[in-house]
Amino acid sequence: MTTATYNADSIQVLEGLEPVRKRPGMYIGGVGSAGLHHLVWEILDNAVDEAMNGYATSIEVALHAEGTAVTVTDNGRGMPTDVHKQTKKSALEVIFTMLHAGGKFDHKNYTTSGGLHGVGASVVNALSKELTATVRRDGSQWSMTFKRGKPVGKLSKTNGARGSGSSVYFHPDPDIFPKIEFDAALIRERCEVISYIHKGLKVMFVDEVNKERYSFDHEDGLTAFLKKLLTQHAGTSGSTPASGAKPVHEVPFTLTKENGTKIDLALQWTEATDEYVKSYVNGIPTGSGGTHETGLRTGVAKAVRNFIETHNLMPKGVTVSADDIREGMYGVLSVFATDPQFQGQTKDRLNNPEIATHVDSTVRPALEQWLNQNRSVAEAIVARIILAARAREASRAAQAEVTRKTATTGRLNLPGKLSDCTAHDAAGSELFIVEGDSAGGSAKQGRDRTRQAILPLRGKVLNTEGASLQKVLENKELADLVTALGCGVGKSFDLGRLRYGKIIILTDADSDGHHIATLLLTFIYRYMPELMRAGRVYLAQPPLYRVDIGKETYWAKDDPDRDRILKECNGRAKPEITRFKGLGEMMPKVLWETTLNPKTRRLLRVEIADPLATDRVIAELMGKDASARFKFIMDRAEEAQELDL
Ligand code: 1YM
Repeated sequence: MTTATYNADSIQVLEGLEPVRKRPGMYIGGVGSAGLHHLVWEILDNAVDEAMNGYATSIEVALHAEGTAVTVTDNGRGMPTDVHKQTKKSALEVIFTMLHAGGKFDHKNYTTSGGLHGVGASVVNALSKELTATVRRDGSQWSMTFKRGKPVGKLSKTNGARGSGSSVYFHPDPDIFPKIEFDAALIRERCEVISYIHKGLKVMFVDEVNKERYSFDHEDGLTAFLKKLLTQHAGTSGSTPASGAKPVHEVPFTLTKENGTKIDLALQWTEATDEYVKSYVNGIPTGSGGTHETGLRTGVAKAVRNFIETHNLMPKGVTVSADDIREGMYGVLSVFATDPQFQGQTKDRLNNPEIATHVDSTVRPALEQWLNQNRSVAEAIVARIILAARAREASRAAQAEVTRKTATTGRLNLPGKLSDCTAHDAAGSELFIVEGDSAGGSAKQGRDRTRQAILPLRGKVLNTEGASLQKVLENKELADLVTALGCGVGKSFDLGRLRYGKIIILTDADSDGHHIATLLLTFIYRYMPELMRAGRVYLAQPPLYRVDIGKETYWAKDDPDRDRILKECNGRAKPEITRFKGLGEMMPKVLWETTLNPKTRRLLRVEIADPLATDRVIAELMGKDASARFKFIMDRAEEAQELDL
C-alpha cells in the first residue's frame, strides 16, 4: 500500500455535483435500499482507507435515533483543510463539492465499495439533505456544513482540539430517496466484517435506534471470522450452513500475501457435508463468488491431490474428485485488487481472470508446504476426503438403484404402488402424491386415468433437512417418488427427464396432512428445487366441509371458507354441514369434482418468493437444532394463537 503524502495541489478537479443529483443511479446503483446504504459504505470506505494506510486505528459508525442519519468517525490524520491553489477553496470543500476531486482516483488506493475511486465523499454530499464534515488536525477543529451538496456558511475553525481524525454526519435527501430507513443489522454486520478483514482495526457501531452499542476488534482477523462461522448454526443468511460444522483439525490453514493483489485466507476442513467459503474483494462481499473463489478451489484441489499422490495415501479402489477434496471445507477469502471488475445482476461476482491465476498459484504451494509440515493434521484432512469419496460412491450406487432402468425395455422400473396415467407426454400429465392408502384408492377410482397418475404414500416420509442423500434414498416413500418422477435428484437432477407436467401434493386438510405436505416440500426444496423454480409443484385443496343448502352443494376448504358460504346463503334454507375426517372417506366422484377435475378444482402453486428467507425458515423449522425451532415458534406465538381461535 502506498502512502504518498497529500498536498492540496494533488487534488484534481473535474466538475460540480449536478450530474450526481440528475443521475444518482450512475453513481450508487439506484435509489432503493441498496443505494441508500451505499452512502454509508462510501464514507466508511474512506475511513477504512485511512486505517489501511496506517493512520487510523479505530472507526465509529453511529446510526441516529430516527434511523435516517448516520455519522462515521475515524481517528486518522483528518481530511486536509488547507487552501487548494487551483480553486482557492479549502481542500475540505473541494473534497465534498467536486466530482473526481481527491488524490485517490489515480489508482493510488484500492477501489472500494462501488469503485468510485475516492469521489465517494462528494457523491454522498450531493445526495444528502444535510452533511457536516468535521476535522480535528494540528490542534484545531474544523467544520463545514452542506445542504444538497452546496456549502452553507464557511469552513469554521475552533482552536484547542485534541488528537486528530475525521467525522462525517449526513442525512440522505428525501427528494432523491423515496424511503430513508437505514437497516441497523446490515450496518452492524458490515462493521463486524470490516473488523475481521482488517485485523486489529477497532470498529464500533452505535445503534441509537435500538439503543445498542457494539465494538468489534479482532486481533486474529479471518481466523476469528472462520471460527465464528464454524460455531454458528443456522444464521441470518441463506448461504450460511444449516448446521454447525465440527472441524477435523484444530488450527486452520492461514495465508497472507501481498504482492500485487493482496490475499488473506483462513481455511479449515470440517465434518459438514457442504463446502462453504465466504469471499470478499476490497472488503466488499462477493456473494456470487467469481475468479478469486475459482482460483482458491483449483489451488486447494491441486495442493491436496499432490500431497496425497506424493505420499501415496489413497487406498486401492478409491478415486477422489475435486468435490471430495472440498467437501466440508470452510473458509474466508479476502482479496484486495487495484482494478476489480464486478459482474452479474447484483455486481457481486468478481470477473478478473488474472486473479484466478494469482490466487491459485499463491494458495497451491503454500497449502502444500503447510500439509507437509503438519503431517498429523494433513492426515486427518486426507481421511476426511477419503470418507467423502466413499460416501459419494455409496450414494451414487443408491441413486443408480432408484433410477435403474430394466435391461429389457429400457423403461424405468416404476414403483409397484404407482398407478400411472396412460398418456406418455409429460406436458399434459399430472402426478398426485396422495396421503394414505384409502385416499389413494379413492383418487385412483375418481381420476382421469389418461392424464392423472396416483402415488399413494403408505409409510412415514423422512424429514430430509440435514439428511444425507444416501439416507434420503433409503426411505422407501421418497425413493419411490424419485423413481416415479424420473428426473433424478441432487446433482444429477434433470428437469428434461421429468415424467409429469404437474406434481400435486394431496394430503388431508388437517395438521397431520399439513405435516406430511411440509416434509414433502422440504424434500423437494432441498433435493430438487428446480422443480419449484420451474413452477411444477402444487398443493391440492381438498374440501374440509360439505355444505348442503336446499338443493345446492358447496365445498369449503377450511373454516373461514365455510363461514363465508353460510353467510352468503344466509336464510335461504337450513344448511347441512358435513365435515370430512379425511380424504379416505370421500367418494371417488366427490374427490374428482372437488379436487381432481382441472375444470373445478383449486390448486396452489408452490413458489420460492424469497430464497434466503425460505432457506432460513426451513433450516429453523425442519433442522436438528430444536432451539432454533423453539425460537421460531415463540416469535410467532401470537400469530399462531390468532389462527387457532
Ligand atoms: C469519516 C470518513 O474520510 N477520513 C479521511 C479522509 C481523507 C484523509 C484522512 C486524508 C487523506 C490524505 C491526506 C491522502 C481524505 N483525503 C482526501 C484527499 N473519514 C475520512 N482521513 N490527508 C488526509 O490521501 O493523501 C479525500 S478523503 F482528497 F485529500 F485525498
